[in-house]
Amino acid sequence: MSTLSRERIEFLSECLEFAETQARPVDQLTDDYPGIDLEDAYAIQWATRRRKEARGNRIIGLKVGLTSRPKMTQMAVHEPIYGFLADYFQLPEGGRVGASTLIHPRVEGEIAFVTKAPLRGPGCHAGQVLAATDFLIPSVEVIDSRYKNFRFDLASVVADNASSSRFVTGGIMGDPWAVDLRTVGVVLEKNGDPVEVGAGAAVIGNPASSVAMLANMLANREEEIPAGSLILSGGITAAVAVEAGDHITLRAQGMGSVSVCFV
Ligand code: OOG
Ligand code: MG
Repeated sequence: MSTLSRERIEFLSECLEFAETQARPVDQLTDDYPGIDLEDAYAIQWATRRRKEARGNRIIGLKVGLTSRPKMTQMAVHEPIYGFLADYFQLPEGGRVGASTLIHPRVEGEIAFVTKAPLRGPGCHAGQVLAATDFLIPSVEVIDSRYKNFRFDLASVVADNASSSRFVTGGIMGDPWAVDLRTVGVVLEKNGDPVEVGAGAAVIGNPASSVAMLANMLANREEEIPAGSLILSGGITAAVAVEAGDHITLRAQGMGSVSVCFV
């Protein structure tokens, strides 16, 4: 049951979006609103999405987060969540991010799915996801919680659009029927050193199941994953903190590499 009024949802969404655009951290939402539930939290996230769309930003995809044990353990939140990806989150392959435009960025290695057909739950499964996938592509997601010290609980992080900030895709596109999504290996390098390694199965057994779960979560709001969406299926490894001067490369088995640097 929702506990917040429409006005309060809009207000909290504006506060979090201001923290995002100004790169100024705020207190965790539930510190001031302890009663907030998941429904309120998604209502706040959707309010932010609607405001960005009304301003002319295009929503180019979605992300699933907290889908692997390394991520859940790192953040002490044990339930998968989703967020939206706006057009300006996307960086060109090899692109630069001004570290001072973000609060306390971290990077994650992920497999992204690009869809060619809509996916609608409930009952969506990994097979349907593969059939609706145009191609796979390696991605570095840059997350940046708007909360002080990168600390949050489930409702707070959902309201904050799942810490979405930037992402870059690149390397070699993968055929969804040819890549073994469970065994596909990734190496996340920071300044040439491998700092995290993992395999696709870390993401709820199979990253395609994560995309299916997303479709099923969206069904609660009678929403679907549209054709042509880019879906980040979730960090395979723990996230790695970055600062100005860091150069990040993700190598994905059979799919080349993708890089981004922080300046
Ligand atoms: C929440 C976002 C998690 C992922 O891939 O697990 C995420 C966070 O850890 O700040 O993007
Ligand atoms: Mg992520």
